[in-house]
Amino acid sequence: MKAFVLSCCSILLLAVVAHGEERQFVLVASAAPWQIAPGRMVMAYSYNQTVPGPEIRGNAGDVFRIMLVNNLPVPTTIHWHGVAVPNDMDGVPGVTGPVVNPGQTFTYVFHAPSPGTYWYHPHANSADQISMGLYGLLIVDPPADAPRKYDREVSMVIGEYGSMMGAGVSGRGGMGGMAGGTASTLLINGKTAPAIPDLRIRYGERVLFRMVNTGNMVHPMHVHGLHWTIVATDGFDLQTPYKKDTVPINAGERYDGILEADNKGIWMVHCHNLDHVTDLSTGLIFNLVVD
Ligand SMILES: [Cu+2]
Repeated sequence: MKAFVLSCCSILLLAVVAHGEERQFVLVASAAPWQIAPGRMVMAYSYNQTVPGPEIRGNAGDVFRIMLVNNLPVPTTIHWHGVAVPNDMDGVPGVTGPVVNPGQTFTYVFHAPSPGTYWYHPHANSADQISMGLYGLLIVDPPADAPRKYDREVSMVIGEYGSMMGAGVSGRGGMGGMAGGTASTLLINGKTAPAIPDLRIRYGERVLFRMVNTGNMVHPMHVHGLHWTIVATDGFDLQTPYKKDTVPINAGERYDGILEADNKGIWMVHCHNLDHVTDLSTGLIFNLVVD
């Protein structure tokens, strides 16, 4: 590569563009109280005290330099789900690198992949740690001059709080009013209905939904009165986008769906595993307001 760079200025320019910018992030993993609904505090594991964790975002070719600070009482790692990272950045303890013990840090360095929706989560005791709240989106933007198929975007990150807490963490809800044990609560962007806020969309707007299922069950997400056009799955653009009004999102999967707001009204969005929307007022359900 260096020989090419030295031999031709245009190649040098390409090389600079291809390598993009360096983007630095710090993710502090810690136990933190988290309000999943008014009056419902739980003890979560979080990145930077939010569930989901902060969005990691950049452009294809950028270098992500992400420091994990482990303030948890247990070892952890971060796996970059869907990203073809160098092997020693893959976050699988005992296979691709060491575990990050309490009080330790580790810096992950890798190139941002193709534009699309990715996510990150621990790969150390991941069943417990993900269900406690350790997950977040990693988004790679298309080039600024690429044709835009949507006006704005929203994230819909599904979580199953407590679904897989084992004996190792189930007693950690010891604070007053905190949930403990193995009760599972289904979350969108860290909240359960009725605490999931309405999504307001202007008539005619095209909204890209980035849908990610961080849990272990299938969540067939259904929208009333409108349709998604699925344009990508698992970070891969589809050659032939297709229409769906129910998107079955399997464990670990993600879908990018563009919703065109061509029908005014208040429309429900909900999981069609109907025991995930108890009484149509709790769980995975929220209102989409087109006005
Ligand atoms: Cu569901």
